[in-house]
Amino acid sequence: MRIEVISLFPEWVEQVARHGMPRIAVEVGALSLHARDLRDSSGNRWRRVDDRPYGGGPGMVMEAEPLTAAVAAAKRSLGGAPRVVLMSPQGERFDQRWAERLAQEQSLILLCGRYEGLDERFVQAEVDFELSLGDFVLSGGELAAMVVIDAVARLLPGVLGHAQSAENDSFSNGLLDHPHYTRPETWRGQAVPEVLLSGDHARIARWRLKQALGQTWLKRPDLLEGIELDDEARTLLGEFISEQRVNG
Ligand code: 9D3
Repeated sequence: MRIEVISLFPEWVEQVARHGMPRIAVEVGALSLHARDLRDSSGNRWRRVDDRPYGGGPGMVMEAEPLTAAVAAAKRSLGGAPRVVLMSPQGERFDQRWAERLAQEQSLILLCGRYEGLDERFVQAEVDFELSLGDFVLSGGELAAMVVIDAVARLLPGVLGHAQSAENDSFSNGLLDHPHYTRPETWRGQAVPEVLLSGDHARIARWRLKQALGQTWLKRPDLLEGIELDDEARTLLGEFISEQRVNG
């Protein structure tokens, strides 16, 4: 996948590919990332890309013309018909389904807003989707774009060591993860759950599913609304809940 990011802080955005999965994605050739400086498309000698809001009020608004020129340059560089995604507090909430959907694209243009926002006429004319990370205030879209790049990069073919670990992900099955343990076998007097030492892989898989269901029920009951549980899962969750009452 090829991604072009349009930003006032392109050097910052490119850092996302210096570590972790996005770096591996670049190294295996699954991802190419280029961040372009919106000021290069300002069209004026002062590299100004914003102006005062019509109607008054505080702050500045990003002008339509530099944004349009930067998107056009990114499209020329990418070829094809890339989707244009605006990172914005007004966007749809970005989640794993969005990551999976974006990972199918050949190429993407991510736009990072700053100041009070972008001229709405540009948004209407050029933006395909607006995505938000959630209900909190960032100072701009750059970190949000980096989050999207990280979440998408690890889904690209050839990036994860085993394709299996992507399927085991929390959220890809709609559940939270089960708890994890490593050595030592006893820490502060607490032993690792016996089943994990049993070598009985079917029993371990059942225990993990039961814990995943139970943790989701405890911490994120909203996630359970969205999924169909089969007979085994319903039984395991029922067991978890009755054990909770006894232990709690
Ligand atoms: C102080 C300005 N705010 C007035 C109520 C509006 C506002 C404008 C621009 C708030 C934040 C921003 C910059 N944020 C983003 O560009 C952004 C964002 C976010 O703030 N939260 C969650 N997801 C995202 S994606 C892009």
